[in-house]
Amino acid sequence: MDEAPILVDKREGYRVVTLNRPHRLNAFNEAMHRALKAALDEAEIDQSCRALLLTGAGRGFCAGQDLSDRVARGDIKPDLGKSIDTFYNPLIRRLRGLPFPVVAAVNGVAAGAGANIALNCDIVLAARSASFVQAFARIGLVPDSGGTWILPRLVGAARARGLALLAEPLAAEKAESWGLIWKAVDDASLMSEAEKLCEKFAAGPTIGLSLIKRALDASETNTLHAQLDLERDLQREAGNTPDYAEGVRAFVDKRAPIYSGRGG
Ligand code: T3D
Repeated sequence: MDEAPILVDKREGYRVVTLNRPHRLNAFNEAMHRALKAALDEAEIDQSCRALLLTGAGRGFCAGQDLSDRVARGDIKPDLGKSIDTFYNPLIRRLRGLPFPVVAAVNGVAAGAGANIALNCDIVLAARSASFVQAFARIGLVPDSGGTWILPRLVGAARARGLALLAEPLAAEKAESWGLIWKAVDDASLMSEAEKLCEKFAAGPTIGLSLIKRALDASETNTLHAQLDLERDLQREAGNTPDYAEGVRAFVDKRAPIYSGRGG
């Protein structure tokens, strides 16, 4: 019997979601897409879940689409637009819209959609041995899963073009120095560093953190004036949360705050 394509480990305040098709470097087939969607649905519904850690099993993070499902059979051509509409685009929108931070722990190569799925997480940690490959051009495709949108924003136009057109691997340390990811860490400490971040987020003011995600996403298209108005509205919302009241009280009392999170 096949192993589950997605593993979920429930921790105190967060979940570890592992892409689990290591023999294919965790490339996506439909079963893995559906299982990941179910895992994200469950995490979102669970009010005690205040962060998510996404990683890969084995030596890779994710090699994008499973290409063995894309070998042409006679005249029948796969409709890649349909695949993107059904699976990849909803996944990217979902990751960005989750009401808590998502930490990617990139344990090995992240290629094709696998790279862009990682880059659409809120914080990207990568093992020093990991690399990011916009592999699409190697097989005649266009970077998807938000790649053409996020790359120029993270690394600038020249580097985005180089990454997309040359499709060469970018090592984790260079990815950090280019501003593509948050941090490259020693392979042996990747998971403990990612877990530490999730523990911090799980004890954080979750509604406030989700409003920060919303504000930063909106800033990508807003004018300064529109963004100022949005900050006012989101700050009003944040200022009405019990966690804001607790944060201020704790500051004045000179103690650590105890945040109640999503329900609070
Ligand atoms: O189709 C749609 O729905 C549209 C959406 C597309 C989104 C996309 O992601 S398109 C891009 C797809 N991905 C790629 O083009 C990457 C393909 N993989 C690679 O280029 C290389 O495997 C890597 C650079 C990622 C890693 O290279 P390396 O040398 O470390 O490993 P390897 O030997 O190539 O791969 C190890 C095994 O994983 C190997 O299987 P084997 O020979 O041991 O049985 C290899 O075939 C398999 N594998 C790796 N990537 C994929 C894959 N199998 C299926 N699909 C893959 N994407």
